[in-house]
Amino acid sequence: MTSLLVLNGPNLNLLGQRQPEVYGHTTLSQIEEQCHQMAERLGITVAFGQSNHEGDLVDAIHNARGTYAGIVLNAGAYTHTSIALMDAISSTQIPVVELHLSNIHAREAYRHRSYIAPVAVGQICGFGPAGYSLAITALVGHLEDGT
Ligand code: CA2
Repeated sequence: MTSLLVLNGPNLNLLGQRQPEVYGHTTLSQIEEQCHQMAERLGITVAFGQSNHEGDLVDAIHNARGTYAGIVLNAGAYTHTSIALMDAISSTQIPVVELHLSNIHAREAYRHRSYIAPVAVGQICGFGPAGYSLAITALVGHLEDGT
């Protein structure tokens, strides 16, 4: 059975608890539950993780190889800074869908650059928590027929 990793970066553990006016009221645990529901509908499994530490995220990407068919990655602010995450993705060659709750292109200029985008299959942003289900569906479609 296909298994995907949904990986979240720094501060996303605070979702629903701080700044709801920016990131909404849904908690990361609720998003995790939504991911499991979508996975069940698609006949796959997902593992869900979060870390505030760049090296831990690099390790998680390295370790995903051979265990997960692909990764949905919300790298948080590391999206805009981390050549290490970009290198981890390109060196493992694991398919990654880049995900953001907010529309990073409609926000501050420093959020417009993504180091993940050049090594990702595609990017989904601006749809809030629903983006996770969209990203899982898109990644499964990509794995099935390369779309
Ligand atoms: O929109 C997204 O998903 C982001 O990846 C969220 C990151 C931000 O740096 C990216 O530019 C876009 C920030 C996540 C911070 O999450 C918080 C949640 C609650 C309270 C404070 C921060």
